[in-house]
Amino acid sequence: MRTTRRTFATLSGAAALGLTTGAGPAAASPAARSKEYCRFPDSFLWGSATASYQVEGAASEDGRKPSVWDTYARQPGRVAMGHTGDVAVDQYHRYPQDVQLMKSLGVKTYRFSVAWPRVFPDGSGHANEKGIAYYERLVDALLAAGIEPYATLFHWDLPQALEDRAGGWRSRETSKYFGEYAGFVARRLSDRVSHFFTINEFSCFTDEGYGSGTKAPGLKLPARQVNQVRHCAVLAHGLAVGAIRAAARRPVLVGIAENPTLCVPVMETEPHIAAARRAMRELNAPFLTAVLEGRYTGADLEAAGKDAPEFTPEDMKTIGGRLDFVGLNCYSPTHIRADAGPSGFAVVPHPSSYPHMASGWLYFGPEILYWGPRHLKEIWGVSNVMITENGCSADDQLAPDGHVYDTDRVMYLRNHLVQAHRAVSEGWPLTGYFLWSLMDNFEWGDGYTKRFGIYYVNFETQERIPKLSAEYYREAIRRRAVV
Ligand code: GBH
Repeated sequence: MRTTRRTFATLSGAAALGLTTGAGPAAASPAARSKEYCRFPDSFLWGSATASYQVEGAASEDGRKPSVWDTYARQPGRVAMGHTGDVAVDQYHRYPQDVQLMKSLGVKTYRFSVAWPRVFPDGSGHANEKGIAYYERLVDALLAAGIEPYATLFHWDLPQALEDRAGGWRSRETSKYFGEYAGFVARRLSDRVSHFFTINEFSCFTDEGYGSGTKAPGLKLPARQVNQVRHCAVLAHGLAVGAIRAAARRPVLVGIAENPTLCVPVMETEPHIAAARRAMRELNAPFLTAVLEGRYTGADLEAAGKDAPEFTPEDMKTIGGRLDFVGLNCYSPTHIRADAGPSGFAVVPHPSSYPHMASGWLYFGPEILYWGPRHLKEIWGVSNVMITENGCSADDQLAPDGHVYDTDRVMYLRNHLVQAHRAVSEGWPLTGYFLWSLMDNFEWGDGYTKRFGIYYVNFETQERIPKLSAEYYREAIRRRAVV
């Protein structure tokens, strides 16, 4: 058959997109076809994310008391340059403008976190009306702008009072109080918020907070205690899942935002894929696997012996409570190859020349956005996966013309979106993407020295300036496609 311009356009799908057909060479040209490049379904959720201690500031306003991060950041040598979140990017006061920034980007959702020490300054007991009122205002502003609020209940800012009184995450008291706090927030916000995440990234406040000591509260405890901390954390998640559903004023969806080890096969052949699948389940045994299966698996725990945590069968039922969705925070790949040993897999360390972004740990491997959702479906049958964080640091500089040309971040985002699209187009259950982060903010131990935003923040004046990546994201959202 001789392919006319019109049939070619139809074959290429251009007609279905409403592009001009037969009106000129445009319809059949490569340029026109490129408009279809990785087009996402209309229902795909485009969002951005931040966390309370990283953006809010107003650390002692309206009744908020310190979190473990306020304490930790004040200890010499903990945070780069002695930075703290006292002011951060002042979103506590500037949220109306920040919501307008989101609106101009076209994001459909905003994932923020609630600061526990604003709502319960002492961790439990007396609720602080002014604290919860802030989140009501924020949520109302988002809804007025047509942006759906997604609330995370814990992004590491544990009330210092609980660390002092109960030993923080070493104690089941803290898990119990977390459930109560989660129920309280759900009761107050569920008329307007439909999606709740219990906990953000288990390893960062358990292993790093109580094991390596590189995050608050900065302790270096022996393995047995760290294992107990891990257990209290997943138990808190489970208690919160139940508490949120019980307290909600209408049906809400509950999930988690976890950063599992993201296992990528060294090549896409069956033995390596099967190895990566086994590794995904095994290497995430204490957290993701425990939450999705309601039991502890994994060679580590079996080998723990006297260092194993104390728990009851009832705990495990709570920990494994049904979730409506699973959020994955995706930054770096862990490469896996098939291996003849008993586990059937081996982790392949990054060669020293392996490329990373401006943070040394942030190795570049966009396939994580494909393998994350696929593993969740294949291993655990999860039917709704969201990428709850993805983004990178960059050495952003203001150019003489006042712009920030963060082409490295655009490169990072583009390649990850291609892989997200691959997951969606193959039918893996990926429904949304939250870019980390809306704007530069307090990057934990790196203070303000590492920038992850698509808006540049002048930390002196609090001015927000869209980077090239903000323009990029706006265009991608507008076209629902990789640009
Ligand atoms: C996320 O954590 C957080 O949820 C978010 O708050 C944060 O701003 C964002 O990522 C960017 O970092 O330096 O070798 O000790 C990402 C997972 C795990 C990445 C711990 C840094 C420390 C590695 N983080 N990791 S190292």
